[in-house]
Amino acid sequence: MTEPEMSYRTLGVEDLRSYLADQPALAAQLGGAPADWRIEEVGDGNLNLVFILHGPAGGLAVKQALPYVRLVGESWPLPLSRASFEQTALVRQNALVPGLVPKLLHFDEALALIVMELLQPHKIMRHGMIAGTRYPLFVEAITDFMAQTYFHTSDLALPAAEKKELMGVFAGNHALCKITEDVIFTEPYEIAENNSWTSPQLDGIAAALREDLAVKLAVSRLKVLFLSQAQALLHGDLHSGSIMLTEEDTRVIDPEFAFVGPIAFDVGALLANLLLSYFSQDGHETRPGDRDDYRAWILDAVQGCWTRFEEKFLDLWRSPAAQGDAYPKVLFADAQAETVLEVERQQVMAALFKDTLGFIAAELVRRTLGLAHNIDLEWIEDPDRRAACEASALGLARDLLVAPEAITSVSALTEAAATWRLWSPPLGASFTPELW
Ligand code: ADP
Ligand code: SR1
Ligand code: MG
Repeated sequence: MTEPEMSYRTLGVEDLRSYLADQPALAAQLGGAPADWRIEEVGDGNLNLVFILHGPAGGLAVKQALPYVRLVGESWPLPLSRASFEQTALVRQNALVPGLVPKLLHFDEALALIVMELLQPHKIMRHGMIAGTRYPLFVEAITDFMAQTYFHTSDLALPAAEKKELMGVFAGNHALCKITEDVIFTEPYEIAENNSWTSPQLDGIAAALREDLAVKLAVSRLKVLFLSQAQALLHGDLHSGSIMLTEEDTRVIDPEFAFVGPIAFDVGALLANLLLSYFSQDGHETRPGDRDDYRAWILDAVQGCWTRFEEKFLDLWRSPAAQGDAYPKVLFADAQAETVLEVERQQVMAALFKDTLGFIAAELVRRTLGLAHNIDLEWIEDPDRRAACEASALGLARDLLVAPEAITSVSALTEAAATWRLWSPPLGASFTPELW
């Protein structure tokens, strides 16, 4: 047993109170006496404990890793080291995009415990979107987060030695990567214990995807990218449950899946979760059409997320910040070379977009047929209504996996989503893929 495992214990509310009472700076932030602090465990994520603390002077958020997957239980052990990767990622992100992530206040490696800024009155974005809330500053904030963190941790910005050190720092987070490798790229396409779907409505579609070799080949190619393409430091789990925001302020939380991987994986996860919210809105309408405007807002956000990310990433690449070992300056010094390099930049972004389409699809499938579904859909009580939303998401996913070349722009993506939303099987027929 290693040293951190020996002194680890899962904290309850009272243990946490005494622990923080012994940390003068944190205790001062809460103010008053420890007995005055209000402490509540609010963790609604899949893996960890999260405590919210309020004292007379202020608040704190405390996250502790459990030695197993909370969602499943002790039968699925998981290393505590993920807390260390989360805090290392938070340090890096705080340096690159201060104000877009929570401030880190304290880390205890032995307890796998992170103390951070309490985000309030921020809400988890998924909850806000289920309620139909618009976030006017979200697109600018999230595209700053993505462009800045990916660019500055890529070979475009870093010398090779620094980039390789970064890869080394996060290489140990392989247990979390393995979760993704299994639950996103493998299990939804086989019979697996972790899978579930709205049954019997989606039985036919789930079975058809398990038999579809074109789909399985496409998703396996995406898995190879995930396994091998060390482009930049990713968040690793960038969905609408990892974003806390108000109408004015956006923060990205929970980077415990961070590793150096393909940028398109993060971008795809984000866009897929916006699209899942889009498809789910039919299940949250109280009258047909009363979410039409909100649906339009979501599709605008999807467009904005890609377009602004691409613009910002390209601007950084064209800027003096591009000091990395990729595309050496010495080889592209004159005006003609700059023209060639600009064509290359556009091609790199086009390739990134194509990979993003694939990763969108993989996330759509996993959140409807695999492990860890989204409350956006799970909270639709009527299974027929829920299945209709999910079947549309799966129809789009299949198109993106087998014919991504048909979607050449983000407008084409949102148009395809709008078309799939309106798809429904003929009256009385079940959701079979032959009807797609
Ligand atoms: P997990 O890693 O288990 O998914 P998260 O990091 O997503 O856990 O946190 C779980 C929940 O805790 C979030 O959905 C949010 O409600 C709350 N939370 C997490 N961090 C903060 C914070 N800094 N301030 C306020 N609430 C937080
Ligand atoms: C076993 S963990 C399931 C999911 O929870 C996390 O939020 C990630 O999305 C992971 O895939
Ligand atoms: Mg998490």
